[in-house]
Formats: sequence, C-alpha cells, structure tokens
Amino acid sequence: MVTLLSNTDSDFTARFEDFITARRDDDQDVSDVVRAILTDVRTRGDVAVFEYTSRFDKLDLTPETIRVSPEELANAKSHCAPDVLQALKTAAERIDSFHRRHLPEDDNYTDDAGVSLGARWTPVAAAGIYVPGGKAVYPSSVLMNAMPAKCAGVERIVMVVPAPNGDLNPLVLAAAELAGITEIYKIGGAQAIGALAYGTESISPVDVITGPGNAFVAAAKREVFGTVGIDMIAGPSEILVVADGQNNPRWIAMDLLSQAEHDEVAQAILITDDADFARATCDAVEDHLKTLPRADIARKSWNDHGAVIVVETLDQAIPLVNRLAPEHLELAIDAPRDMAAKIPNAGSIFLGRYTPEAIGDYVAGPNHVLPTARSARFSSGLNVLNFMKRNTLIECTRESLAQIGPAAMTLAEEEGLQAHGRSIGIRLNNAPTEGD
Ligand code: HSO
Ligand code: ZN
Repeated sequence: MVTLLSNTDSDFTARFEDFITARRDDDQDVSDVVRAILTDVRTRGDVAVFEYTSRFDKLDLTPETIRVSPEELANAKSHCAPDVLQALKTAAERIDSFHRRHLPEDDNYTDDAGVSLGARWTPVAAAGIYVPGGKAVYPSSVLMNAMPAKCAGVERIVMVVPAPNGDLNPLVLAAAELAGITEIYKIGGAQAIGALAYGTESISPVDVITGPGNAFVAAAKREVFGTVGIDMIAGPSEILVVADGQNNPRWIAMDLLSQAEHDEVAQAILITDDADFARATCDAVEDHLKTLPRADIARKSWNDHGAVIVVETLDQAIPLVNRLAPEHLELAIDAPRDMAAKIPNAGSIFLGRYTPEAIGDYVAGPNHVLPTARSARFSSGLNVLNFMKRNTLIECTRESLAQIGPAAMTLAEEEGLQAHGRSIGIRLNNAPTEGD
C-alpha cells in the first residue's frame, strides 16, 4: 500500500523520518567481483575484455569487431522511422542550445599588488559514455550524456554499449551518430568501465566516464574514480509533485506514474493541501494502472515506495521538499516560482500546471541525468562542467613578487620548508643571471 501521511497526525515527524530513510535500492554488494574484473582488465587488456564479453554477453569479439563499423552505424539509421529520427534531432538541438549557454567564462585580472591572475576552463581530452544495453535502453540518455561533452569541446567522445548476442539498439546508434560520436565499442559491464579507465590494446583510456548502469557498472565507476573522473552514481528515478486542489487529479496521477514506470524501486510522492484531491489522485492512479503497459513495474513502485502527504497549508510543504531533496520536483500550484525560490534542494524543478516532468526527460533542454537519493542537497545534474576543469594562472613581476613574497617566506619558515622560502628570496635578492 502507498504510504499515507498527514502532518496533523501526532506521529507525523517520526513517520516522515522513517519514510525518508527507508532503503529502496537492494543492490547486492558486488564490489569484490567488480574489483577482480577491473584488475583483470588492467593486467590482461583486450583478452580479458573479450573473455568477459563472451561470458556475460554471449558475444565473441576480436580487435577487428569490438568497434562498431561505419557501415553498422550508417545501417542503424535505416532501421529507424523518420519521425523518430526527427524527434531525436529536435531533442539534440534543444539539449545543445541549453547546455551551450552554461559554458563558463574565463577570468583574468591584475590585482592591487600587480599580480596577474587567471582562471581558465579547458575540456577534458577524452570522455567515455556508458550506455546500458539491458532493460533500460534510452536513446534520450545517449543525447543527455553526449551533448554536454560536445558543448564542452571534448575532442574524443567514446561510447560503450553492450551488445548481448551481437544485438545493438539501432536508435541508440542513431542518437550517437546525431551527437557526432563515431568511436563506439560493443562492450558493457565492469569490463567496459575498466577498458575506458585503464585502456586496452584496442581502446585508448579516457579522462571522464559518465552514464548510468547496473550495480556492476556503478561499483566499477566508484572503483575507478580517481584514475578518471565520473559524473555521479545515479539511483532509481524519483518524482515529487506539490499540487493544490485546483489540478486535474488524472494529470497529476499520470505524472506520478511517469517515473514509477521506470523501475520497481522508483519513487513517486504527492504533497497536497487538499485531502479530497489526494484521494481523487490515488483513485486516478489505480485507474491509469488498468491501461498502462508497464503497470506491473509502476504498481510495485507506487505501492512499495510511493507516498501521499497531506499538509494543512502549502507553505508547510517547503521544509518537507527540502528534506526529501527530490530528483524531479513538480510545482502544480499558483505562483510556482515563489515556492521554487524557497527550495534549493531539487535536481530539476517543473513549474506550473503545464510542465509535466516527462517534457524534461526528452526535449525541454536541461539534462535528465540528475542527482537522486537526496544528493540534490549537494550536487547538480549533468552539465558541461562535468567535462571541463579549471586551470589557474599566476604571473608575478619582480615588483609584485617583492610585495607579496615576504608573507609567503614567513609561512614557509613556519612550515619548515626552506627551499620554498629561498625560491622567493633568491629572486628578490639577486639579479636574474647571478648565481647565489
Ligand atoms: N526520468 C529518467 C530519464 C528518462 N526518462 C529517460 C525517460 N527516458 C531520469 O530520472
Ligand atoms: Zn523518465
């Protein structure tokens, strides 16, 4: 049964805390297996990758066939309907124009002491994008990962996608082609993450790995972090809808189900100030479930992890939302921006009654790879900065070194680091070509 809470109940605070801390992900601990696979790939390279791919994906690869050929890539498009390709193109263009706006600006200035300082953003040289091949095959996610890398100016974007029995989803390949990715390998799992992080005879290593995956992929990403950068460890989807009684319950019910249908451990929550509306929305959920093809998944998610929280006033929803820090937040209320201003903890906020979350999953423009499991308290959705780093630049003249150098020499002295201090003093006390 879906959890029902009301903030007028005497035990509300305790029940809300229980709800918030309940574990959804029952992913088994696979870190030992994953560590062994990664070590194997690191030491034996291609041979190990081929062995694991043969065992897990029932696909025998060679150095000649591991990479998707230009013919396979071109052929994939011919298997996709024109309207679907057109929709992908619309999505790609809108994602591109949103992300491009967030390219950071460099900063250069000379301060009062005469020191020239700068901060310069540069893209990573190579990014690897993991695309799952199993039940969650989302061409939209290919675009969401690839477009920000492209906007950031990453020269080499590599994609890995498992091809069980040799089968690849043509739309995934078409999305890759649309994003300009031509280096695609038919591998998946921890072995693919290892190949991207350490490199093999066939695959040069990358600098950053992004993209969702199963428990093995998530564990492998955690493990290689430090050798490469990673985006985040994405958990199951979440939606939190704050709605007043002026909404059509059938619309809101469908929004809740749109994320519940992703996964049995997805989470959909409604917060409302209208108990009748809450009941009507629950009825509408049951009604929609009668016709949804993925009803079994959505029903389990709704019953096991969903919640309906009734509050006395909508203002009382604000601290609850900030505690929940949802991946997606819909504000189906009047003046949604007033409430949004008071909610720093949410991955993506959908404002008003005509902005269903699903529009953001595909074509709105912002990224759909967003922080889950309450990590919106401290992190952001995928964006161009995941594929960039900032270099700082410092330039002193003799005069400015003379101004700020003594403070550094004092600190070096305190830290007992003589060469540090002397490297400054030697410049201040001698001409450039003199010996000491
Ligand atoms: N809502 C998912 C992303 C997605 N939806 C892909 C449809 N396709 C992320 O939480
Ligand atoms: Zn979705």
